[in-house]
Amino acid sequence: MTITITAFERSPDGGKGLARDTRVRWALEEVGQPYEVRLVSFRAMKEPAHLALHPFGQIPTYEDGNLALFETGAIVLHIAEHHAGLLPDDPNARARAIAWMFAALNTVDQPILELVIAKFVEGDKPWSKERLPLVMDRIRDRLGQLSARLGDADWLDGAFSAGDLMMVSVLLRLRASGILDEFPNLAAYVARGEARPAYKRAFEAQLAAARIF
Ligand code: GTB
Repeated sequence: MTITITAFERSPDGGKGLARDTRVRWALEEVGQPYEVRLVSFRAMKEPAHLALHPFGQIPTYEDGNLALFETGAIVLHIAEHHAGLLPDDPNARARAIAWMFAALNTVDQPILELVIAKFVEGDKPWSKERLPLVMDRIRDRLGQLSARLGDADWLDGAFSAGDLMMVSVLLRLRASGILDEFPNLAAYVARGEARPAYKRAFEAQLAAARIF
């Protein structure tokens, strides 16, 4: 059975790899699973056929046989649990890698999404200029903590895992802001993630899809 994921027909980032299908592609590439992609328009995302797969009308989704999943955390965890390469065998190390996935999505992504909202959704509001530095400081605090924990290690907890895949994916969204450069070990960590052959294949695949339109 072929795995099928969905992605934007026209990604608003024009192929910078920031849409969340990239992390699913990356996970599939890391574990060596072939997959197909169904590109969906913004209109189709809100229609019944797609809503049956994704209650919030978003991408990405994941289909494999009679399993349909949404939420990138759940999708990447499913991939990691069913194929070798993204989670350690040792039960405690495995639990810690999963904790890093949750940390990326629940703790680090949260202030980053606030920045996206402050800049792109509320950018024209009169109070936006005052709010932005506060949001940046919240991100800075979180990155400082993450940076302290990473130290001079290559990855967050031993070998590369699904926790790193998710953390790098979340941090990548900050590149344009320049704030990552304030934390050289985090900038290097992200660069290490991007240098992985599996990431490169995932990035190229999403870029090729963006170039169709
Ligand atoms: N929590 C969900 C998950 O992790 O799967 C969030 C999924 C999600 O946010 N999907 C977005 C979506 O479908 C695309 S990835 N949005 C359409 C909608 O809600 O109607 C988020 C995203 C979008 C655009 C950029 N960009 O242009 O840079 C980056 C990331």
